[in-house]
Amino acid sequence: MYTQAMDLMPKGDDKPSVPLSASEQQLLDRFEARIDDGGFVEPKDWMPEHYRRTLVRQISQHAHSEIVGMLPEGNWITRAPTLKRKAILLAKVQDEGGHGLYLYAAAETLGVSRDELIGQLHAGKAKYSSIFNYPTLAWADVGVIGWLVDGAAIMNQVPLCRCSYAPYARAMIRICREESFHQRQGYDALLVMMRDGTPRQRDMVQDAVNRWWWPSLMMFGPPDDVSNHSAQSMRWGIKRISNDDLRQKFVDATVQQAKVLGVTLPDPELRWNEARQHFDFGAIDWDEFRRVVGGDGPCNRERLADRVDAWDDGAWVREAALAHAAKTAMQRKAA
Ligand code: FAQ
Repeated sequence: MYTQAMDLMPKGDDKPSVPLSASEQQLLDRFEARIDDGGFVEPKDWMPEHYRRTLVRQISQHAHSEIVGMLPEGNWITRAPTLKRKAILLAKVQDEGGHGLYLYAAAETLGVSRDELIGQLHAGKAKYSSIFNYPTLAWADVGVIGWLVDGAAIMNQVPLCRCSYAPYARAMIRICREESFHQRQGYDALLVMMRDGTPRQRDMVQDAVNRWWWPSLMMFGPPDDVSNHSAQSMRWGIKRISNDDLRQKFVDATVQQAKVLGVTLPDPELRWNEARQHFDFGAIDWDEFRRVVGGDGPCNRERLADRVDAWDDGAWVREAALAHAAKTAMQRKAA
């Protein structure tokens, strides 16, 4: 029930099994030429079935991540330390819900319904980001999620503003602006605790960094040499930068920020490599990644159960909205 491991794309049926007709080949050539020219694809344009399915997979996983991602921080809304922090956190969590909606809407332009996608999530058949299966144990976790998790999300998502599928690219522009505020508010909350806080508060921040650092690096996905989809997605301009290159950019940027903050990143192998002009870092525990993505992380069951409860609790709102829409339509017709 709770596995996220099931692949929604039946393997092997995403490439044409019969040779293309001359007119189909012409459409494919035109599509590929547009991609090669850096052009965008709109919903009504012809596209290969494999391209469409790849986008449905990625955009829906992304949408699910946004709405499941509301849960770990949502846990802290009632416990935020000040009114200002509570208002910021409320706005942030609502933003994540909004991101989910833009993304489900972008996926719907590809011919799937939001209900269908949400059904897949609730049935445990769809993936969402591994990071949201870790617990938020202290207030500092909220700051660290802003700094590291939103920081990693921005690094991954800015290139998606140039994704070849235009509705996804357009959604990402607004999402990235909001994620940038999310990252800043997290860093600011941590800076206050590190600079003006008590030794206990500083220890709380360090402990949260220790727990979130490695899972944040896993957000970028498996190494390039075992990433199933990367080559094709890069060829089609869906992904612009590879998983490993984005991870490296994130590490390089974050080391400097950690220094300003006064925290230690929990990796004894982290050091500047003059020859590479990048930071080297230690080995990621890919077994842990596979376990968490496979449904056996610390909070997978809790997260899915909470999503299903939220959906069930909101049934009356959906029913009321539909009844109102039907009543208004009838009144308009009668007028
Ligand atoms: N967790 O071949 P690749 C956020 C799966 S939003 C779980 O490399 P691809 C905002 C992958 O799906 C965070 N599964 O795949 C926020 C594939 O499975 P499949 C989400 C993962 O698609 C902040 C398989 O492994 N962001 O944080 C993960 O080319 C704070 C093979 O992998 C996005 O979704 C993972 N970490 O590259 C909200 C961005 N990594 O389908 C609240 C858009 C990989 O074959 C609070 N997505 N997998 O069964 C992407 O950029 C890409 O989809 C990647 C994966 C980079 C995630």
